[in-house]
Amino acid sequence: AFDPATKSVDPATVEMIKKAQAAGVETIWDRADKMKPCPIGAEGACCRICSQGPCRVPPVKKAKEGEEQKKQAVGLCGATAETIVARNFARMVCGGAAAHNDHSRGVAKLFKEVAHGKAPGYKIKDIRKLKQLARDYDVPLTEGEGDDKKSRSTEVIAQELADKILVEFGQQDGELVFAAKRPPKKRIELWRNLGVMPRGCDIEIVELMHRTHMGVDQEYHNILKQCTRTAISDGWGGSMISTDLQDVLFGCPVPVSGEINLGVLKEDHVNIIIHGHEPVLPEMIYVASQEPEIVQYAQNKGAKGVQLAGMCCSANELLMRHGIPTAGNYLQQELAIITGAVDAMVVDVQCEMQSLANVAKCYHTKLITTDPRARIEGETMHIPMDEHHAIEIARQIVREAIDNFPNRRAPVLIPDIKYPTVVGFSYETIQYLLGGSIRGSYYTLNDNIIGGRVRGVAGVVGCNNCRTPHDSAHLAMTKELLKNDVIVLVTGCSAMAAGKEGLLTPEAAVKYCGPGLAEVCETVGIPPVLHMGSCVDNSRILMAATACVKAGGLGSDISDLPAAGAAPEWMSEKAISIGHYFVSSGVYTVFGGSFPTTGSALFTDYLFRGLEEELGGMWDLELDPVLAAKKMIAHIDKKRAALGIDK
Ligand code: NFS
Ligand code: SF4
Repeated sequence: AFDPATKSVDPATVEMIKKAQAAGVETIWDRADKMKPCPIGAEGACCRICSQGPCRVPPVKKAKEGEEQKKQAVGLCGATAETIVARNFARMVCGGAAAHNDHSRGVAKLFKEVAHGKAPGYKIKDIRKLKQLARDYDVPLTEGEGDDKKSRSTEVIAQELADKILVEFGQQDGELVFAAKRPPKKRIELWRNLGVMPRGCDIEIVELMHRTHMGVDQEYHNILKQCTRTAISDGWGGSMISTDLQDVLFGCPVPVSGEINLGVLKEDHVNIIIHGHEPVLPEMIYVASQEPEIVQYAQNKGAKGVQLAGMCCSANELLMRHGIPTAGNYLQQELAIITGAVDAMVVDVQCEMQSLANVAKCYHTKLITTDPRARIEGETMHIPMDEHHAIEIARQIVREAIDNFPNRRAPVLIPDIKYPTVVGFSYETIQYLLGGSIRGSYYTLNDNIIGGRVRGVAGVVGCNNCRTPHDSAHLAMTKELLKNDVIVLVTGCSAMAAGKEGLLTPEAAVKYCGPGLAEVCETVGIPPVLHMGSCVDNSRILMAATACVKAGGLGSDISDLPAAGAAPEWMSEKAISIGHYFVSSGVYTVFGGSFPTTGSALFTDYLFRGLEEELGGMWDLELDPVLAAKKMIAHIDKKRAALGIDK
C-alpha cells in the first residue's frame, strides 16, 4: 500500500484516502500503483489507426561514438513518427473539441425551446447579454422604420438568435460568428491568411477525423493546421456559445461567496452531489431542492434539510451563479462517496470515473445518470433529462436522494475541512471592477500592467491527474506567479485547488502576492486569483485577453500581451483542445506532467518553437511547476520588453 500523504496536498483528500484504505475500498490511486503507463503510448509513438498495427515507432537514441546509428522506425504503411504523433495529437483535439461543441449544442437546443416557451421552469435571465449576442449575430433589436420603429420582444429576438446559432453547428462554409468578430482584428486577419478560420462547429472535427484516418494527411504541418482550425472552433465557437447562452439562461456570474472542500457535506442533511459539466439539469435540481414540500419531505425522513454540493465543472457552474458549495475537484469524486454521507451522486457527462459505480456499491449512495449519452455500467438508476419536464425530473432525483437518507451505514466520516471563497469573476465582472470610465474597457487593469504594479496575467486551468500529487502543481505554480505580481485567472479543477488553499479570498492578497499586486487587489477588494468558471468558461479568459488588447497600450493582438497560460495537472482530451486554442490565439501555454507528442522531436519542436512565428503562441512542457511559473514570467517579461513597459 502507498502512503496517502504522497498523493495529495489537500488534507481532506488524504483523510479520505486513509478511510478508503482502512475500509478496503479501491480508488484511482490503488489502480495507478498497479498500472504503469506504456512508455511508447505516453509519447504518442504508437499508431493503432489500422489493423496492420499497432505500429510502434519510439524515438531512437543518438549513437555513441563508434556505435552504429539505429534507424528510426516507421509504421508498416511508412508513416513516420511525425505523422503518427501528429495524428494522435489531432485526435485528442478532436475528442476535446467534440466534448465542448456537443455540450454547446445541447445548451443551444435548450435555448431555442426556452425562446419558444416550450421548456417550463427555464427563462431568459440576462437580457443585456441576449442583446449583445443579437448584435453579434445581426439579429435586429427593433423593427419598423421612423415613427413605426419599435423594440422587438425578447422572445422574437431569442427565437431568431437560436436559429442562427444552431445553424453554426452544421454550417459548411463561411466563418463562425464569434471567431470572425470577437478577437482583435489582427488575430482575425492572421487566421484568415493562414486558412484556419473555422467554418462550423462540427465540420472541423469531422474533417480532422477524416484526415487522420489511415493513409490520408501525412504531412505534420498540414495536420496541425487543421488541429488549429478545430481548436478555434472550440474556444471561439462551441465553448464560447456555451458560456454565453448559459449566462443568458441562468445569469451572468457576479461576485458571490461560497465554500469548498468535502467539509461542505452535512451529516444531518440529505447530501446530493451534482457531478459533471452541463448546468441545464442542475439549475432545476437547485430550484427543486429549495421547494418547501421537498424540504418537508426530507424532514419527514429524519434529515434537517437538503444539501447540494458540486463536483467538477458542474460545481463551478452552481458556485458561480448560486453560491452552492463545492465538494471537490476531479480526483475527489470517489472520496466524496467514501465519506458515507452522500445519498445521491447525480452525473451527466464528462470526467466521471466508471469506478463510481463500484464505490457507490460499497456504501449506500445512489449513482444516478441523467444523460442518455452517458450511461455507467452498474449505475443505480438512469433518470434521463428532458427539458420539457425538467423540474419534475429534478424533483424525482431529489426525492430519490431523500428516500435514501435512512439507508446510511456507519461509519460516516466527513472531513472537517472547508474554505471560504469569493467567485463569480466573469469577463463582465472583471470589466466592472478593473475597467475604467471608458465603456467596454479594461483600462484600469492595463494601466496597472503598464505601470508595473501588475507584471502580467496568467491563466492556470485544467484538471487533476493521479500521476501528479493532487493539487500540488496548481498551488506551487499559482503561488510563484502571485509572488511575482502576476494576477492569476483560474477555471475548472484548478480553480477548486486554489479555493481549497484559501487563494480565492481577498485576504490571500497580502499573504501571497508581491507588493504591487497586493496593493491593486486590496484597493479593488478582490482575491489575487480570480475564479472565472468551468472549463467551457475558458472562453471568458479569451474575452478578457481581447478586452485588454482593445483597452489600449498593450499592443494590437493577444500575442502582444504580457500573459501566459498553463495546465500543470492536465489529463483530459479537452485540456489539449483548450491548450491548442490558447496557443492558436497567441498565448504561450505550458503543460505539466507529460506531453503526448514527445515521441517525435521534430513535431514537438514545431509545437514548442515553430508555432511562435506562425501564431504568436506556442506550447511547452515543464514538469516542475515552479520552473514552469518562472518560464511563464520570462515570457511575460519578454512581452513587456517588446511593449517598452519594461522596468
Ligand atoms: Ni476541465 Fe471540468 Fe476537471 Fe479537467 Fe474534467 S472537470 S471540463 S476536464 S478534470 S478541469
Ligand atoms: Fe501502422 Fe500505418 Fe496502420 Fe498506423 S496506419 S497502424 S502506422 S500501418
